[in-house]
Amino acid sequence: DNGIVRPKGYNVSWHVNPEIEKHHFGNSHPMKPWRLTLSKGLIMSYGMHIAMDTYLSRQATEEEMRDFHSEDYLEYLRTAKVAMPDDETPKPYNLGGSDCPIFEGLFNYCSMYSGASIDAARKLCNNEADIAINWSGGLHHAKKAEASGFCYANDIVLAILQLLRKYPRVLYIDIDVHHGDGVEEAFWSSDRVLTLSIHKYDGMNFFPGTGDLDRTGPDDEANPGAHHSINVPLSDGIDDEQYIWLFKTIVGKCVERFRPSAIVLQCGADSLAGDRLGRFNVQVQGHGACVAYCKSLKIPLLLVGGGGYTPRNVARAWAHETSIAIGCDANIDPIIPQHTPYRSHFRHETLFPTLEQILGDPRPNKNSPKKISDIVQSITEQLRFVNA
Ligand code: TV1
Ligand code: CA
Ligand code: ZN
Repeated sequence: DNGIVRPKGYNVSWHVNPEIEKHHFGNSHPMKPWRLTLSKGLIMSYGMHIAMDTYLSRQATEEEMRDFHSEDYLEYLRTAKVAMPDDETPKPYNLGGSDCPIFEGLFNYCSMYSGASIDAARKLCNNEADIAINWSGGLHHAKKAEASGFCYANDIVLAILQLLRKYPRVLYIDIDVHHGDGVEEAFWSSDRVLTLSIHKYDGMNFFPGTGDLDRTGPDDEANPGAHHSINVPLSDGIDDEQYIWLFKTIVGKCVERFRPSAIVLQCGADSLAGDRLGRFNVQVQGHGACVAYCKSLKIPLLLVGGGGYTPRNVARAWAHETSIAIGCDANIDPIIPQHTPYRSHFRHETLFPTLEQILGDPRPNKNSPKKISDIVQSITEQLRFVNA
């Protein structure tokens, strides 16, 4: 007995496709789809798949992707040829640079992670799942006709559009260390989607350079989207205590005012301590506490992945969060099972690595208590303009 049982009274659906994991952005590129293999290996070595409905996800059709993306952009994505090593001719749609290279199988990659998020959203709509999970999704920077920040197709927007067919209001929450600009922009003029992104903000010194506190929606009060974008700009080194308090306080107020009928939580793992690109000091416990809080609201919940550039820590976080979704987090052995595939990746510094202990240098916390309380005060005032 490994402590894993199917939860009574609710269903978790897990959407996977090993084809996605095989794509390569290039050797030095920080985005490694292979981190999904590591996550899946950890989830399965704990036996968590026994407690979920596991679905092999399919490719989204071009028609489904046209719900958000332009036809010409999709056509270019589908037919773009991998450039020769010395070819520096500029490509359209922000493709072919170092952040968004054109690699082998690019369109398959995009349509597969999009298909998984669409499938997951439909499981919630059909009441076949209470929590649906797609760790390969969460690619929040992609625009209608532009690739950006390692993201080509915006699976989150596609999933939210599915949810809006059934649910009147969707709350989008983004705990990736980067601003969720693509999702925010897509629903900028809508009062049916409240977007909330927590991120590092340092003007143009940190990608994508947007997401300050005063970015709350269209300035025109007559626009239904006014006040429906919420941004939490943070500095380096925020710790679990501050992060969890901020998350629960702000999400609690959002739920009270907006009364969402579904929640999408982007669980970008680059907000963890020790991330190759991130700057925060959040631990697996703190990151997971956000998932646990959303689950406690008892509203249909879609969990997607996102960033995360230290693969062993990405796998820890997403395996821990899968266990929270199932409700077996308190019952599992924190020591990573001996038979976990690629277990050697978890043992760089200790012989008995655990699920929650991540290895990263602590960063000094540059977020003063006053900064944190000023953010909450400003968002509380903003939410007075938001009604269900
Ligand atoms: C190739 C090889 C690409 C090494 C990119 C870090 C690389 C980065 C690389 C990198 C890198 C960024 C910018 C600058 C915009 C550019 C999945 C004006 C060591 C959701 C995307 C971050 C985050 C993009 C995606 C950012 C997500 N940072 N090494 N690139 N130009 N791009 O700053 O939110 O996590 O860094
Ligand atoms: Ca974010
Ligand atoms: Zn990120």
